[in-house]
Amino acid sequence: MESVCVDNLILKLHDVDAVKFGEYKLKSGMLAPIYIDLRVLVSHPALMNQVSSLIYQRVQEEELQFDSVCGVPYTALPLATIICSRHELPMLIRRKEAKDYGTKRMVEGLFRDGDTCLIIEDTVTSGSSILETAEVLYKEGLKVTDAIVLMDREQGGVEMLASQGIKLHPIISMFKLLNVLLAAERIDTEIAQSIRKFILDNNTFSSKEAKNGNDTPAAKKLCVEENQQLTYVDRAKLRNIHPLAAKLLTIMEEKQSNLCVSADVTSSEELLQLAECLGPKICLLKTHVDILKDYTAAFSEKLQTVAEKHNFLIFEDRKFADIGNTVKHQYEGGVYQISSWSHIVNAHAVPGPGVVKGLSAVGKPLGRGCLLIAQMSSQGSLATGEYTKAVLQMAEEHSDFVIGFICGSNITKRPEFIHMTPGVQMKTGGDLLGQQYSTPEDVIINKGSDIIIVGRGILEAPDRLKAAESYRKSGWDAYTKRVGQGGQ
Ligand code: S5P
Repeated sequence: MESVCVDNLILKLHDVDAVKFGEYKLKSGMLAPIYIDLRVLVSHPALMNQVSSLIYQRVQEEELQFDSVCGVPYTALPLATIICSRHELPMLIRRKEAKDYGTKRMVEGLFRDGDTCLIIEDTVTSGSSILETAEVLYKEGLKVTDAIVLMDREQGGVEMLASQGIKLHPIISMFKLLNVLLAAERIDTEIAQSIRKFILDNNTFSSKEAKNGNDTPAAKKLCVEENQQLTYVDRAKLRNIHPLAAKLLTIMEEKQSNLCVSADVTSSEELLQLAECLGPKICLLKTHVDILKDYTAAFSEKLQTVAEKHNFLIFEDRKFADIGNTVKHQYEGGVYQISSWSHIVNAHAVPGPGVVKGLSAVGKPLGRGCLLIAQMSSQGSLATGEYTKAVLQMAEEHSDFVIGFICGSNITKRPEFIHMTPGVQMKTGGDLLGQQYSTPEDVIINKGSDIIIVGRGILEAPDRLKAAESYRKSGWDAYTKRVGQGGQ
C-alpha cells in the first residue's frame, strides 16, 4: 500500500518537472545528470497534501517522539505547516537571518529548554542544510534526534547526519526513484546507469572527510580510515547508539578486549568451564546451543551468572532465516527459549525485513539486539556485493534492534553499528569445509572490523587460556594502532 503510494508520487514528481534529467550545474560547480527541484511543489496543492501525508505516515511508523516540528526553510516550511496544522502539532520556524529589530530571535514559536524538535526537509544531498538548522535549534537549548526527508540523493547525507547524532529517515531514495522511473519507461537503462554511477562516485560524506573533491575510491578509503579512528568509548557515547551496543563497546574498553570466543563445544559442562576460564579475557561469548548434547534451562541460567560475574555478553549464533512469524517462535519458545538468556542473536536477511520485525517483536522489549549477516567467511559465500548493500539498508531501517553485522570487513561508515568478523586465526588458511581465516591484525586494521570471533584457534590450542590471552592482545593492539593510540 505504502510502496504503491510512493511509486505513484515519484511519477507525479516527474510529471511536474520536480525531477529532471540532462546536464545541470550544481551549486558546487559540478555537472550532474539529474536535477531535483521540489520548490515547484507549492504550485501543486494535491501533491503538497500527498507529500505531507507520507511524511506524517513515516512519523507514525517510526513512532518518533518530539515536542515540536521545524521545516528547513524554505521548501520544507509549507510542508511542516500542513502537517502541524492537520495533526495539531506545535511548530517552530527557524529564521534564516535574525531580524535587526525587536527580539532578534532565530527561532519563532514556544518551546522549553531540552525540548526535542523533529526536522523536516524536502531533499538531502550532504545533509548540511539539516545540520545548519539543527545547530540553530541547539543554540536555543533544543534537542534534535531525528529528521525526515522526502528525497534522499544517497550521496552521504544519512552517514554525515548519523555522525552528528541525527537519524535521517528518507521517504524516497535516489535508487528507488530511478527504479520506478525505469519501470515506467520514463528513462532508459543507460540514463539510470549513468546516474547510479554519478551518485556512487560523488558521495559528499567520503569526499568531504577525505578533503578531496572527487576521487572517490581513495576518498572513501581515507574516510573509512578517519572514521575508524573513533574509539570504542567515543562510539558508546553517540547520541543515537542502541543501549546494548553502547554496553558492549563499554565492556570492550573496560576489559581491553575485542575478542569474542566461539564456544563451539558439545557438552554444557565444558561450555560453562570455558566461560568461567576465558570470561576475564572476552567481551562476548558466542554459543551454538543446538550442538549441546545436554542442554537444560539450568545451564542457561548458570551461563548468565558467569556472564555477569566476568562482565561479558552472550551471543547465540542461531542465524535465524525464516518468515517473521516462525522466527518469533524460534527465538522465544521451544526447548532453548533463546530470548530469555542471549543478549544478542543473528539473522540472515534472505527472508526480507519480516525476519527482523519478527525477532524485534520478541527481543526489543527485552532490550536485546540483533546482528545481520552481511558477509560470510566461507568460500563461495553468496553474501556479497548488492546483497551486502541490501543487508546494510535493512539494518539502517531497523536500527532500534539491529546493532551491527557479521561481516568480513567494515561495510558502513555509521559508527553506531558494530562489525564482528568470524574466520580468525593467527595464521591465514582454512579448513577442509570451506572456512577461511584472516589474522586479527588484518581484520581490525585493514578490514576495519571491530570484534574478532575466534573458535578453533582457541579451542584446539593446548592451553586455551593462554591462546585466548594472545588473541585478546593481538586484537587489542591492532585496535589501538588503528585509533592511533598504540605504539607509545
Ligand atoms: O560467516 C561466518 C559466520 C559465522 S557466525 N563464518 C563463521 O565461521 N561463523 C561462525 O564462527 C561459525 O558458525 C563458528 O561458530 C565460528 C568460527 O569458528 P572457527 O572454529 O572456524 O574459528
